[in-house]
Amino acid sequence: MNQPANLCVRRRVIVLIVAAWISAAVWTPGIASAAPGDVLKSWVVSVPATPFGVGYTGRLWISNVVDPDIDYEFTIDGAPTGQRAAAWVGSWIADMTYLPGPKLLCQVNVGGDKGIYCWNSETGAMAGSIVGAFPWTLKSQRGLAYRAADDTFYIGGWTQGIIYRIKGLSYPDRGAVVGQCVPGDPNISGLAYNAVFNVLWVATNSQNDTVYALDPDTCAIVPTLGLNGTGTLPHPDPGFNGAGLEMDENGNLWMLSQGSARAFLIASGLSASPPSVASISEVVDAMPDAAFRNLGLRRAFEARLTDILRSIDAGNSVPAVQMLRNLRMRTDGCGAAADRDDWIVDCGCQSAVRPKINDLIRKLGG
Ligand SMILES: [Ca+2]
Ligand SMILES: [Ca+2]
Repeated sequence: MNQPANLCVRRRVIVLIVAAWISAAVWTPGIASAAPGDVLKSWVVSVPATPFGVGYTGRLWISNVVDPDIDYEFTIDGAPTGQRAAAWVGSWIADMTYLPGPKLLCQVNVGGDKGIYCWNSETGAMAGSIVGAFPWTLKSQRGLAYRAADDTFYIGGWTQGIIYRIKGLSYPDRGAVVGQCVPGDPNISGLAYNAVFNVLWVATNSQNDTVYALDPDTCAIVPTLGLNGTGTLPHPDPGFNGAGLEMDENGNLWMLSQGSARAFLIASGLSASPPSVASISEVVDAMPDAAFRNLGLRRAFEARLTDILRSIDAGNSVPAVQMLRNLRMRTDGCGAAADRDDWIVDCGCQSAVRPKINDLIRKLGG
């Protein structure tokens, strides 16, 4: 074996060791390999009889339709760690969402003034509310999600079948409607927002209790996401059990079954961190020229990576995924030898870069 190939393999080993260390620190192996819709965690909710609202602060907050004014706190493995009572409850309290800046949990009031109430997740102290005469307070809502970049909420429920985007606590006209749309499935029970990809996850309550990936501006299903690119995730325990929804720090979804009083963490297939071309470029930069069929094709490979980076930065993930798939064909021949159409011809280098490309495709929802 020639010197450059050895060099590449040695670098590859270092890269793989570092990658394995990062993986071990951030992900469990089960989560890393999960398909959209896979159940990553599941436990019986030890207190609420009919769990509904979901909030996530690193701990899980769950409301109970039967104890209409109490939210319960749990570790992510289901150990109870606290509770708080809502003095403002109308009939019962529904879905929640977390405001990371001020560390508030906000929650939908079902019945009464049908407003949104926010409280300090650490002290329980009330921190503000959005109440008044709005299109979305004409009927009780169910689901709530937060868009931190511009302090707006998404709110909607099966009573109206409309998802509203409304102004948050920092606005003098808090509660004013910024936009709205009507999803094809109107049975909205919970909402969670992925800001990195501008995707609104919508839990529903019906025979199927399907979870949808929606464009938050149009309510159109995002067909590249979900199980097998359907834009949907199956509920693990369907049958009018759909309730609240929240996203964890990895982009996966906490959801509930009302009927069996279980909490589920579901693989969404969509990361909550920005996808990185840098991880591919680092591997490619470390490769010797001899790893490529010729120097021109090395430059071509690097130019494609620049195009992909530009596309991602512009928010165009669909063409970025297509370009990544095309680039993968230039480094997928080994086995024992490169394909005729491969630009990277060293087999060690091929297998160093291919997982990075696959990872980025997956992060982009492809
Ligand atoms: Ca929510
Ligand atoms: Ca090939």
